[in-house]
Amino acid sequence: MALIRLTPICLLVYLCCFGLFVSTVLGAKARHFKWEVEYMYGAPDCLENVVMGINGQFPGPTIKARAGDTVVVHLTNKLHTEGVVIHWHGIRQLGTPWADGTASISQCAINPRETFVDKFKVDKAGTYFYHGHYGMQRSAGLYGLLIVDVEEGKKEPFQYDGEFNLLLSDWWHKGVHEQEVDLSANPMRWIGEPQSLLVNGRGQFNCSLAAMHNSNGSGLPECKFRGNERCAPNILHVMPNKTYRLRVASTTALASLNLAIGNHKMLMVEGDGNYLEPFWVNDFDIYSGETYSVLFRTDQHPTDNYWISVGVRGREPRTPQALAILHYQTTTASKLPTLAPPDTPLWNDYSRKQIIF
Ligand SMILES: [Cu+2]
Repeated sequence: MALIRLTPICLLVYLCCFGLFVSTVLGAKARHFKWEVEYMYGAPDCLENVVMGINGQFPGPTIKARAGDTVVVHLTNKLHTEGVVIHWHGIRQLGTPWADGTASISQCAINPRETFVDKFKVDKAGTYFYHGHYGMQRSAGLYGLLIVDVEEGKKEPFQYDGEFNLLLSDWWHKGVHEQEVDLSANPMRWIGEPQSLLVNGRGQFNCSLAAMHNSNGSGLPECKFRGNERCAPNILHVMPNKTYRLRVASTTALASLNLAIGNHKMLMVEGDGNYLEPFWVNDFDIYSGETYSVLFRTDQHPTDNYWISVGVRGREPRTPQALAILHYQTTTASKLPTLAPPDTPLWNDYSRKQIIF
């Protein structure tokens, strides 16, 4: 009876909708990951220290998926004496609150030697990250990026030729267990400012990559690298006259940050997994838990390199700026930028114009 009542137009609409539904489901994939979380030795800022790693990696591996995909993470706790959970920061967890990874709130912590499967849908394209959500495990280095691209066949509302990810964090030399005792002591013992800022898990303690410019008045000696040390700077290799997308996420425990690229203005296009009405900036603030995407054009001198600076905002900084290098592939890799690193705004200067009209 119902079929008889369907007019040809109804039938067409019905078939189209059904077709769309099937194609959406067919295009989506399940992305499986097998992760082991453990403490390990690392040297995030050139000084050996204990960090939290996933499958021996610090920061944790970057997950790449497409909108509509299901991410399935088989998470094994290889810590000997503490629980673990991972929170998928910015993911809405529609229908899967038990995969949100907030210990004692939406799930129990995963015990040592146990495995738990986090299974959830990434329904919205954007830049996200994940981090430990048990005790101070995020400060200990349990974090990584989660990049969700648009669905197969769909397009972003902007175009670019390549992309880079920068995961920003802060780092203390004091272990997190000692920090926890300090912070919960009565009276509280302040742990102080972080020793280093890290870009993709790399920072340089007690030396400066840009010592020759000494623009920050730090008086730090120049960093000397012999090869591919774990704390060597991040280098973004670009070609001239292209547009790149830079995805930036901050997992800091304390520091609010600002990012600037020498001689390159940036077009802000995404914030926390939402498209923005684009606007130009010289630099931008990023607070803990935030993610942004900016586009920049490599329209500067093709035989030069440029610094990317990350500085502290909102607190009188006792932590030197972090640096990465934008390297035009038309120039020799070893050449450091000739210009000084761009100044990020002073920690307390909120009148400086960041937006370019
Ligand atoms: Cu979070």
